[in-house]
Amino acid sequence: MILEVLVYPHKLLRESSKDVVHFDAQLHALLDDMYETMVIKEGIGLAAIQVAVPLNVLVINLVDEEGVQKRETLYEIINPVILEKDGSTIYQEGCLSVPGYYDEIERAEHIKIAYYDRHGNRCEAEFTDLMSIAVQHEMDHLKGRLFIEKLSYLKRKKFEKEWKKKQKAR
Ligand code: Y12
Ligand code: CO
Repeated sequence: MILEVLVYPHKLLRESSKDVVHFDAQLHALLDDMYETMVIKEGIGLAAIQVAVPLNVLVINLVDEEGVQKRETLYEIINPVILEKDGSTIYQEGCLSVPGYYDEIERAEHIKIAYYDRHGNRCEAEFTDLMSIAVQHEMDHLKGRLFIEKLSYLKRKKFEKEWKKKQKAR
């Protein structure tokens, strides 16, 4: 099922999500719907709060070298915790909840996380490059934070002005 993706400044996007307790059929249905929604909207990452579900759940599916998004490379990450982070990298980020706006954001270059898979198995993984950026972007959503909050004061002001203008024109 395709879900509605909340768009900034929806107030739920500021909410902190809660840990998943039951790794049951309802969670599996949410993960499947999030995947379907992310792919149809041409995203590479989605957090549950973006579809109005305040749970610590995110999905990420990068495209390969040929630009193909293969389901075998899908990450389903539940209740993630950062164990280590280091380095620094800058990348032009975008978000399905802030459609049409992209800007350079600085994040850790390498991260190590602990998380659970859909069956409740504890996993650990290390990420660099785009996957590291995507995980950090999606984990921010779980804390109710959007990438635009990392912009400089002036860039944020410019964004807000342009966003309001765009909303009025719709
Ligand atoms: C690097 C940086 C950020 C992330 C987080 C995941 N972000 C996305 O998946 C954003 C996708 C996106 C897709 C859009 O739709 C199309 O391009 C058709 C879009 O819409 C417009 O720009 C109108 C905006 C964002 C992961 C890795
Ligand atoms: Co986002």
